[in-house]
Amino acid sequence: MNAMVTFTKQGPIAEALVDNPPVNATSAGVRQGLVDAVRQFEADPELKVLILRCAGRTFIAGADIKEFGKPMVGPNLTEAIAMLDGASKPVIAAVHGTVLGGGFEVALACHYRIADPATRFGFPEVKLGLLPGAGGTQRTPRLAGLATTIELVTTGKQINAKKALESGLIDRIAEGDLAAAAHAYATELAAAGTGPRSAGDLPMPEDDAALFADARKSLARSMRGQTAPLLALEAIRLGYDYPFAEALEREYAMCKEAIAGPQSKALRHVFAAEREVARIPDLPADVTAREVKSVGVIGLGVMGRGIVMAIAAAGIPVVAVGLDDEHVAKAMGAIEKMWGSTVKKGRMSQEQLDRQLALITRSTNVADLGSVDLVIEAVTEDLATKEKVFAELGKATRPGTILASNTSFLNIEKLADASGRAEDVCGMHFFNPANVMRLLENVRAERTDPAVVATIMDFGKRIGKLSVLSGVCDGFIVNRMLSKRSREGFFLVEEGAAPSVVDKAVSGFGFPMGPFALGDLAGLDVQAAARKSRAASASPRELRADFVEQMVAQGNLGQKTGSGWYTYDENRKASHNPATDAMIAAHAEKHGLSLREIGEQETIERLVYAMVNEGAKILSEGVAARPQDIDVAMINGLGFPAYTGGPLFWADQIGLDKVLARIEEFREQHGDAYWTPAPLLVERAKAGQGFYA
Ligand code: 3H9
Repeated sequence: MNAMVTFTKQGPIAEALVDNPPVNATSAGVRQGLVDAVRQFEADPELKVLILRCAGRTFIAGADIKEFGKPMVGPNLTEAIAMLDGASKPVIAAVHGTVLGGGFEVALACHYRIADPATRFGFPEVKLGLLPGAGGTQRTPRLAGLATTIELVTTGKQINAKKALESGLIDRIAEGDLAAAAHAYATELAAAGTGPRSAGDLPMPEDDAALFADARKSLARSMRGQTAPLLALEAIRLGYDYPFAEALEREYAMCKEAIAGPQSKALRHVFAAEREVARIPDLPADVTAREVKSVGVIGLGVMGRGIVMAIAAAGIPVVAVGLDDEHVAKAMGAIEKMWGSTVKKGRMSQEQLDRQLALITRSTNVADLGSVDLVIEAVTEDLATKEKVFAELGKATRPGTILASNTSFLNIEKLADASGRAEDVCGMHFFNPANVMRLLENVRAERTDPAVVATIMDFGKRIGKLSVLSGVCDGFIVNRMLSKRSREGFFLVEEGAAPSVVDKAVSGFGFPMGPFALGDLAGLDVQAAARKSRAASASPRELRADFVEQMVAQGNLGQKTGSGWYTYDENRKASHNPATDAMIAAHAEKHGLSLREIGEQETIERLVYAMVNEGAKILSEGVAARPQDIDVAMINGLGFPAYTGGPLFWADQIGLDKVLARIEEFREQHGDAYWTPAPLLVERAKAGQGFYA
């Protein structure tokens, strides 16, 4: 027996214990160990039942992603699974933690399943651009029916043990210790002389063309641009077209093909990058994070409220400081309303809501922040106002209390100066809605203590965020890159592209929405304010492209006023806005601009290469330590399609020489001010390298 799977016997019951930290992935050693365990079980006539269990925090969480793309060593997963399924005596999977992907498939191939009550089950393969390849699309429908299978296999959503039991995917939920409960189960089976039971012997559920058609339609919308969910759906159909064994072979072949495809490569890159960004390369090894037992949030506008909600939802006490009683009451009313509707939808219990509300202390006094360990400032986005708040916070809080600003572009160094405690100051830039959006852009200023950096990275994880570290610059990573896309969008409109055509091209590329629809959603007044704050450094052409200012002057602020680039009905459904055409035509006439037709390819290149070029600058300036930080931030902050791997990974796949050549052409057409290629891009392109080594 190998080190990853140990085989033990107790009377007629054998146990194969998988131990392959951190998540018991089915690495080569595990696959071989499973095969050997079944052989040993079969060879011993004294043994009646085999229990398969895992050590550590979870049952098998899937195939070993790190082995993908490398030559297969030893038996593949389908072979190991066939051994379990084909055993002539019963095999019980005793599962806990996260039973995912190939791990779920291993469990389904066992004849009986018992789970710890806190277990979660799912097929996350589609999130990696692939599909279950070891029986998941074939055994699940036979056990749980079509609707549950389609939901699990095509979306990657997880279910809990209760739902798994109700669906027929497991047989029992363990009471008390899982190992003991599994042993008792095995003893029962042995005593009753119960034989093995294979999901493959069950018939497929009745075919339901309407269910498949609905799923195809809804996936085209919800998983737009992604190939894997539709492939996973088609793989389920194999069960209707082929006998079980052949369907399994074809499912495996489809999975292997998907693994070799570009989307899976990109999504696996994202999986690794999301974990890499948590490690800050230049933090001293001995640095320890400060303890954060309670938090203060000052400023209870939309952002502040969302931050309060995110913190309380993570079970951490939070002092919510607003301007006056009226502001605080308004903010708390909004929070209660949002959580209340979550309760109404059945997604949260009333007890949970009460617990979360009880964690929030209302205040209008900065002095109430005297005992918290971290303060997140979310007051108006205005430097003078924020400086004043930081000066107050510097005095009102204990030395060592971390003072973080949620600013999206202001200079954190200035806030550090104002506080008088620069080493405790940093940025924590949340994205709207802060209680929902996964990205947290943590910002390290020149004098920020390394322990503060370690603390805010940890804290982000505690409140369920994906933290990326940025240095100080205007807009940090995401908004700095986004501002280049917005600028280019305005230029395209000046040159003759209709906003709706630009938006369509951008959505077609895979963004959730284009720059103009996004402007209307965020509020054109907000965009105008950001443009105003940057006016001093803006070029004449940027200032000339004053569409946003024109609309704001007319009182058209986007969705909130029912009119912006588009018009909106009461359900916020967008329609063409003739006033936009008139504005663009008048603008062209006023400035003597000639309009031309701009193709989709150029539109995408202009918008996305502008971001890639800025990303190269951010990387060479050290604002982002690695290309991963940029890709992860842009995917999770702006909705850059994950299946491209993020802007820099995507550019690498195109080839930086090709990207550079196009940027050079744009420079010829539009001038140095907008299209000077980043030196790093030039250097890497000339050396035949990518942003990634
Ligand atoms: C599959 O199964 C295909 C089959 O259908 C068919 C095959 C034929 N492999 O996330 P964490 C590492 S596809 C290798 O920070 P958590 C991860 O990189 C697979 N390594 O922990 C990290 O290492 P490091 C389907 C893996 O507690 C460390 O474990 N399964 C794998 O927050 C800790 O990870 C999935 O997609 C893996 N499969 O969350 C499950 N998984 O520190 C993917 C994790 O060196 N995994 N690692 O960077 C997860 O969703 C989460 O890791 C999990 C734990 C929920 C399990």
